[in-house]
Amino acid sequence: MKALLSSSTLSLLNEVVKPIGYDKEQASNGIVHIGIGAFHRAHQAVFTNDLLKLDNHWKITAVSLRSPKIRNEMSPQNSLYTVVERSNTGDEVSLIGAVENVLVAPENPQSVIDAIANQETKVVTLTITEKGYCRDASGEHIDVNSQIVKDDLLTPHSPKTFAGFIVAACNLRRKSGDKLTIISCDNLPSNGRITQTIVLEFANLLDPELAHWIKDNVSFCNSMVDRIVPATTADDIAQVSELIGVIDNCTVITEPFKQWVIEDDFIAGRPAWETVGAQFVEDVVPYEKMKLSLLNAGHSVLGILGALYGYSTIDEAASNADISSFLRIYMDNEVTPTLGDLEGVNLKNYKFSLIQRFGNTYIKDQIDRICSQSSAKIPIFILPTINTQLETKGSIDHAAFIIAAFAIYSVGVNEFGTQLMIKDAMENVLNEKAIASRAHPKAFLEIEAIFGSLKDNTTFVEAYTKAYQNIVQN
Ligand code: CS2
Repeated sequence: MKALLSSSTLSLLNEVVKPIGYDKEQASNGIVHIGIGAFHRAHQAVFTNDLLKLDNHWKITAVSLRSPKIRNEMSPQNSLYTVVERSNTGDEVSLIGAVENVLVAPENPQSVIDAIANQETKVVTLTITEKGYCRDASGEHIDVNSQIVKDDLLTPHSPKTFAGFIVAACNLRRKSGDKLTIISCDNLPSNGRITQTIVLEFANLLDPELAHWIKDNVSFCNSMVDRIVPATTADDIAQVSELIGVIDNCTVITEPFKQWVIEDDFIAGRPAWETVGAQFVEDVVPYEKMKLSLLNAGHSVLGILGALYGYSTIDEAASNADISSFLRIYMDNEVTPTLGDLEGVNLKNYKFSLIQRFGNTYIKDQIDRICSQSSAKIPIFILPTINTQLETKGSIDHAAFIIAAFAIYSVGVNEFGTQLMIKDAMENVLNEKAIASRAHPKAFLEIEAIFGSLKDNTTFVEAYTKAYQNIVQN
């Protein structure tokens, strides 16, 4: 039986593992990260791990807003874990020590407030998913009618939402006068602006003066993050443990590629992440738009069509000639015209690299992961393309086909009779409308929370209905 990875079993690690490269004990904390999942561990924590070798003031206090699972796995390992970059050139394994500890918010909300309020914290990063922002139907404002927001307004000292924690901590920071920067790392357009709006609106409902202080003393940065990180499976853990010589229950498998573009607006000083490959720019919005409408939308296309074809991983879907040529045409003819000029980016190369990344057969990214929460993803990844194309009278045939495929997918079973795993906050309404669409395809477009007023656009409805019928007839 192998030993568990921890600070006392480092000598048992095989040579294949790149060491952390700094003295973790000597390093101090400078960042609080809210939402510690696999993505954070393979992305921001890796950039920060590389930075800690040069500047040891930026260890991360991680927060789980809900489940204790990751803390329970990380804590016995002294928060050490490996990241495995997997490609045709083999596995590159690095030990990551950037995370100091994991706090579980529901167990001890005050510990989270204190960590954010701590003077040494200069930056808070967020990966709380598209749903975690507590937005209303407009997508731009706080949903004051949601129970969790109402609860936080009633008990601001033991919050549950990210905004509740930030505002409670800012209340303490206001006394000490310590400024703070918050970076959203979720797949939302203008994610920093949205975060700022939600936090200020929440603060304003509690204490307008505090909202005022936050406005002047907390900066919110847009950021575009990119790295494909599948969910770690039990097989991955067994395989990695074999490779590294000790058991690592927190290992994360990922692709070699990683990108982080951050708006340079840090009111309290910042980590020099540019020294380890991040880009600081004045305006992140064009990068976000490109990534959301090409990479993330590309993922949704491969996921939804792949599920209908009976595949279970993204690389399988990408290797299907019909699906991949469909995706290329969608990217070239329908997305590219909506992107305008992206200074410094070669779009042709970007699209080419996406096709390569999607096809990486060493990364078994689960179609179930990609299709989960599609009701929150489609409005961000696909609808902006449709709306712009409709405005400019560009082609929308492929986009309409994707929505039709999503309607058929949402029935929950593919043509081979295989059950599809629909993991979605709107699962019931998706399923109900998907079934109604068999008789009247347009029924699916009636889900206003996803499609807005698209059902009233005759050009779109025509293309969608045609695509729907094409799919069911073939
Ligand atoms: C995926 C993303 O969740 C999804 O649908 O498209 O998780 C994607 O893998 C990352 O954004 C890649 O940077």
